[in-house]
Amino acid sequence: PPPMKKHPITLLILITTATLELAAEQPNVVLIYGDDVGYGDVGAYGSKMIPTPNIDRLAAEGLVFTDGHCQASTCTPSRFSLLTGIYAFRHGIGILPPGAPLTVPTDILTLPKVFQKAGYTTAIVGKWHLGLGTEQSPADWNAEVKPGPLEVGFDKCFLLPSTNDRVPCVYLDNHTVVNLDPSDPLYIGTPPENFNGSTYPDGKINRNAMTYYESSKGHDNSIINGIGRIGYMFGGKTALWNDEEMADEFVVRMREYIAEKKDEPFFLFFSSQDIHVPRTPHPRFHGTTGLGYRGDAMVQFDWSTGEIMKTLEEHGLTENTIVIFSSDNGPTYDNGYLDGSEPKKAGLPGDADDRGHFGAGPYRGGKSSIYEGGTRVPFIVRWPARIKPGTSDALVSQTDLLASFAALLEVELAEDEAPDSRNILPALLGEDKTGLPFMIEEARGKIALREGPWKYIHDESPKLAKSGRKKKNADPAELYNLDDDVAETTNLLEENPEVASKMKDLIQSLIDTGRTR
Ligand code: NG6
Ligand code: CA
Repeated sequence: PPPMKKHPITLLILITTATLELAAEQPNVVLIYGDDVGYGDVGAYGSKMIPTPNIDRLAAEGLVFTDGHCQASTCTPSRFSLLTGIYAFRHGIGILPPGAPLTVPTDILTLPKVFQKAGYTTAIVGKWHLGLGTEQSPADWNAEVKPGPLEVGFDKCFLLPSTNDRVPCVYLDNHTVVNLDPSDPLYIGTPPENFNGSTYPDGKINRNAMTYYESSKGHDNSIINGIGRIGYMFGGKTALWNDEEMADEFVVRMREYIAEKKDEPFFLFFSSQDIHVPRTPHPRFHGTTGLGYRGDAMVQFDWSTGEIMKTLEEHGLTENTIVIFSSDNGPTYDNGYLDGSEPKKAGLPGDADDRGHFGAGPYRGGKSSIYEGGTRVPFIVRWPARIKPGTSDALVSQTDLLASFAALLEVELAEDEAPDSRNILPALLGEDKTGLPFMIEEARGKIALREGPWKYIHDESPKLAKSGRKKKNADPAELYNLDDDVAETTNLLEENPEVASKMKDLIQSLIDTGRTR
């Protein structure tokens, strides 16, 4: 966008007031993002079996949203929308395989770029899973790995490049693999000819090498640290991460970053691997719940959250830092690893599993699902300087953080920037109790619309809806009234064809116009 023309005197006044009000106008922002953490996995949201005192304290001191959402019920699409303010389906974004290229275009506005424009320094510590390198020039793990976070708005990154169940099992510090020995170069997929570096057992041939715990369902390629992964890895032995120390590693990096940047406004995206599989909580957390490694990993994530709050406190930053706590999609239990987390019988929507835990709270479905359990996640905003503690039923989405922070920081959005991100700042501050008038939810080829009490699940994938083609054997459309039926048990489509048809039209127009804002 062209720079705003300002009268020199106005500019002078702006600069003077900006300096005076710096502390109030440029709060630090820390986004604490869980992986596969469900609505019901946090004490403040009703979890009885997983102690989460640090997150609960955040909740007691902040605003707890009961209807807060990630964009989609899987990781990559949710993160894509969070960072770009664009619905993932518009770019055909799904869960990325190991070695996938960067999905976020380098030439568009992103959430971290909004902060940069407002004079912030920005960083991501933790899981990325938005791809690295390009189609033409895939990531070369033995050279500078780019483009990635640094090319889309982060000044600094310390990354788990993909997911903890995917290769490569190494950290990236800015553009460089940490602790890589050049004499044992790192490759994923297939090694070059005459490769003679380190090799790892192949789970398809050597299941006995799964010494940490057994896995199936695709988690049986390279076995690293006794754990089967998705994808094959060769070389890079000295660079391998330690799964049980991953949370500690990210906390160390978080501490370093905050200590270094405490005197300038910063945006820190703390993107935890917890509680995604393979769940490998540090042994000091073993048995802290009766729910296996899944529950124990959640206790570990609560510990990380507490360390972040402690670090802010140590530097006197708690008052004027906005801390947001949320997750990238709803809960899943087993997901391919025999880690003792799967209940013997999963409950009906809104039921506890046989151990008494409600991973999705009262909601139906979870990870990958189009029902509320897929995207309705913990969503807490704490900002003592501006936000009164309490609970809000306002409908809010992570996709709207971009436009909301742009509004807070007075960064102007051009017409074509972040087209699906809406300014919901009043709701985030607790001043507006309603939030979004309508909201799109996404799940693996499915799309739904929330509007007032209604939820409509479209019978066509957004891709097909766009092309005008019809899918054979598509699931029938569904309509629920969430005011009366939070668990989405009774399809009211036949009784309310006019509601359904209006909502279907709104979805189609959102697809056709390419924008929400
Ligand atoms: C799936 C994996 C699952 C998880 C998911 C991505 C199998 C059978 N399952 O394909 O384990 O990695 O992808 O999770 O391979 S997410 O939170 O990053 O979306
Ligand atoms: Ca996830």
